[in-house]
Amino acid sequence: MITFYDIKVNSTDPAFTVSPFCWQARLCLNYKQLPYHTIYALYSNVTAFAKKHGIPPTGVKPDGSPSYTLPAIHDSKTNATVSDSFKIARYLDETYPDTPAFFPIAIIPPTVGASVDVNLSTDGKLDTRVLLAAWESMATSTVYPKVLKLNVGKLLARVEDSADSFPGGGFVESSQRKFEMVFGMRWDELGKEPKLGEPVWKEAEEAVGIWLGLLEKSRGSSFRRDESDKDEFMKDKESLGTLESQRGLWVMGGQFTFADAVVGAAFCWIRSVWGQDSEEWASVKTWGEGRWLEYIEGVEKYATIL
Ligand SMILES: N[C@@H](CCC(=O)N[C@@H](CS)C(=O)NCC(=O)O)C(=O)O
Repeated sequence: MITFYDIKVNSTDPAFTVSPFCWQARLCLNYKQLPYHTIYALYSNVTAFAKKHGIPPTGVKPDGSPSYTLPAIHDSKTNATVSDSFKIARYLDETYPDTPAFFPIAIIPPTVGASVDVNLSTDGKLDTRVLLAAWESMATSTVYPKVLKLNVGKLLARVEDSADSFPGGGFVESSQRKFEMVFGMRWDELGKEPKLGEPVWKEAEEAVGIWLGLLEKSRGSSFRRDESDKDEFMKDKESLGTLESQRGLWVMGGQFTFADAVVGAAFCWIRSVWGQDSEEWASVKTWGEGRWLEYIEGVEKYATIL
């Protein structure tokens, strides 16, 4: 049985699990349909929690000491404890080879290789790990910060709301300095919940829209992103059919890969923070003129919190 270590900042709402990296790992576990159970650490207590559970550090702090983050998993089958969402996904591929791979390796026979003019390694393998690592790196540097900026006010409002039901959580104490440094804003400004229509919503939609643009590169070439082409876009959309029938639902076509854990996690993060039944989440589902909807619904199938 796998134990999944996630972070919690509010003990009363089981859906309020707000680390995008933990969401990546959860989507991976759910997609592979591996049995697991979840243990939550408090955000304020990740380091002590990691040490207690033998979770390896994921980096080094500026002062040279190890830094501990979640998600992590422990697998009783191998007795391995793995931290970092990318490494977790790799571990799951390697340990459970009969489940769908997050880092597909295409083996191309030399004859096919010759005809499509790809420069194959000697064993004929096309390895996707480096490109998927680049995909994650782009997400963490470009897209996630905009989603964090959107989420942070609501997150803080909900954490503060729940202070009574969450004694000793220490979220505010532990994160105030860190958050103020990251955003260059004072805590009281950070905690303002953005209303729909405020610029952070558009900025997050545009950041996530970078992925949509990439996804649509392998769709019919007539898909347009320009507002003025809306009518034509709708016509094209109808004639081309669903995303699923066009190219497969996922970033790499028919198979959910680590790229989809990264994209899906951004949506699950917003949904957890704002609430499944909120008008804000309903509005996110209309992002990209509705072109995200099918994808989001696909991701939601793997977003169950166990
Ligand atoms: N590269 C790591 C990043 C994980 C990460 O940054 N996790 C944050 C939560 S979103 C964390 O555990 N922070 C603990 C802390 O700052 O004390 C991964 O992909 O798992």
